[in-house]
Amino acid sequence: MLSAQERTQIAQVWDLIAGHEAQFGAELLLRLFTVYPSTKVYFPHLSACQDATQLLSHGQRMLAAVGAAVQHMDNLRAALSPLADLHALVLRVDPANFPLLIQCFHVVLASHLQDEFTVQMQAAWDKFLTGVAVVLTEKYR
Ligand code: HNI
Repeated sequence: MLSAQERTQIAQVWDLIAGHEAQFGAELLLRLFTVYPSTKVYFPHLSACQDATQLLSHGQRMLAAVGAAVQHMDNLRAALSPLADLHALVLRVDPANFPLLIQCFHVVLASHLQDEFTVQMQAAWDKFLTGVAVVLTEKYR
């Protein structure tokens, strides 16, 4: 459960990302592939050639979903249900990959926002992204 203060901090950070979803998402994916090469198995089409257009396109889609989750912080399960089906039942992404993505998310945020990214903001985003990951992986069987 997110506190009122955590919600505010999540929304504040999202306001800084909004409008830059594709760039943020592409950087996030590149960082993920570089730091955790095992994650590339899920994206052979993206990681082999590191085609910037495709990275930007997938980055845009992924970050748009994060933005939608920010708008539905109180109802993540319903808002992300189709994506949960996709990741768990179709893509069968191993849930162990989600903490790796979250780790990279923090690093990309911190590297861009620098001092604007406070300890409290990071803690709030960690809680929020963990909630997103729980929903995206809970249908896995
Ligand atoms: Ni994820 C497709 C959102 C974590 C592997 N992913 C998507 C799409 C969205 C999305 C949106 C596009 C759906 C569509 O086109 O209908 N993914 C998210 C979010 C998170 C996440 C919000 C976590 C915060 N995905 C992960 C992780 C992995 C992952 C951790 C694996 C390491 N996702 C994929 C793959 C696809 C995908 C693979 C399909 C890619 C493609 O090109 O179709």
